[in-house]
Amino acid sequence: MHCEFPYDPRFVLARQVILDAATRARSYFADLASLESSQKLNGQDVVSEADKAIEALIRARIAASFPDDGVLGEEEGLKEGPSGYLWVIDPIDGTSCFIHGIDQWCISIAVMKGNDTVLGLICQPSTGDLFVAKKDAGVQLNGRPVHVSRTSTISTGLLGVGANFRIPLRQVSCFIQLLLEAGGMFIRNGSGALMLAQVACGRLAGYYEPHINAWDCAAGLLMVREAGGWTAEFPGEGRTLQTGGPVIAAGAQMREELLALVARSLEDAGTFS
Ligand code: LIP
Repeated sequence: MHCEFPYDPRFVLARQVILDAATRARSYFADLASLESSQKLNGQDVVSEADKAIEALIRARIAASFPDDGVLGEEEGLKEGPSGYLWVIDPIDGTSCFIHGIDQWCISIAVMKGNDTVLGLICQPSTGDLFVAKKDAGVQLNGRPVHVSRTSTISTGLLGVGANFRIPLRQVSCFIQLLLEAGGMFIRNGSGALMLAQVACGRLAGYYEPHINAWDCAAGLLMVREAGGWTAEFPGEGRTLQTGGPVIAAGAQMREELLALVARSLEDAGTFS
C-alpha cells in the first residue's frame, strides 16, 4: 500500500489507524437506528457512542506503539506523556452531521512535537478521501500533492464559516452579513477539520470560525500551511490547546481582505454584547 511519508514511524501508524478507524466509523454510520447519542452543552453539541469507541480505538493503538506519547482527544481529554510528542485527535469531526445521517464528517489526527504540529491526517470515510501532511514535506490528497487556491477572492470564492454556541451569536451573524455585503458566499457543514482540508486542496477559498477546539483544527491547519496557504496563529495569545480559539485560514492573496472582515465583524458584534 502506498505510504506518503514512509520513513516516519508515527505517520505510518497514524495512517493505518485512521483507515481502520474509518472502517469502524462507517459501520456505525450504516446503522444509525442503533446509535446511542447524548447532548453535551445543548442540542447542537452532541456526542455518540461512535465518537467514544473510535477515540478509544485510536488511543489503544497509540499506547501500544508509543506509550510515552501524550494524547489530547475530544472525548477523553488530555493524557500527558514524557516523550515530547502529543497526538491531537477528533474521532468523529462533524458529529452533528453524523448522527443525522449527513456524510459531512471525518476523522482527524494530528501529531505535535513540542509546540509544532508535525503530522496531520484527515479521512472522510464517505468519499474515501485521505488528506495527509507532514511539516516541511507537503500535503497530499489520495497520494497526490495539492495546494490552496491562489486566485480566489472574497467575491469569487466560497468561504467556509464555522458556527457554534460557544461564542456570542452576533460574532457569526455580523460576519455573515459583512461577507454577503462584500459579494462573498459561505458554507457550513459542522466539521472544521473537513473545511480546512477543503481549503488545503483549493476547493474552499478559506475558513473562519470565531472559536474552534484544537482537535478540530490542528491537522487541518498544518495542511493549509503545507499547501502554501496562510493561517492565523492558533490558539492565539493568552489561550491554550485546551481552551481553543479562533481559526482563520486561506490562500495568501485572501489574508488582508479576510482579516478586515473578521475585525469589522467582531467590532460590530461587540457593539451589541
Ligand atoms: C465540530 C467542529 C466545528 C464546530 C462544531 C463542532 P465536533 O466538532 O468541527 O468546527 O463548528 O460546533 O464543535 O463536535 O463535531 O467534533
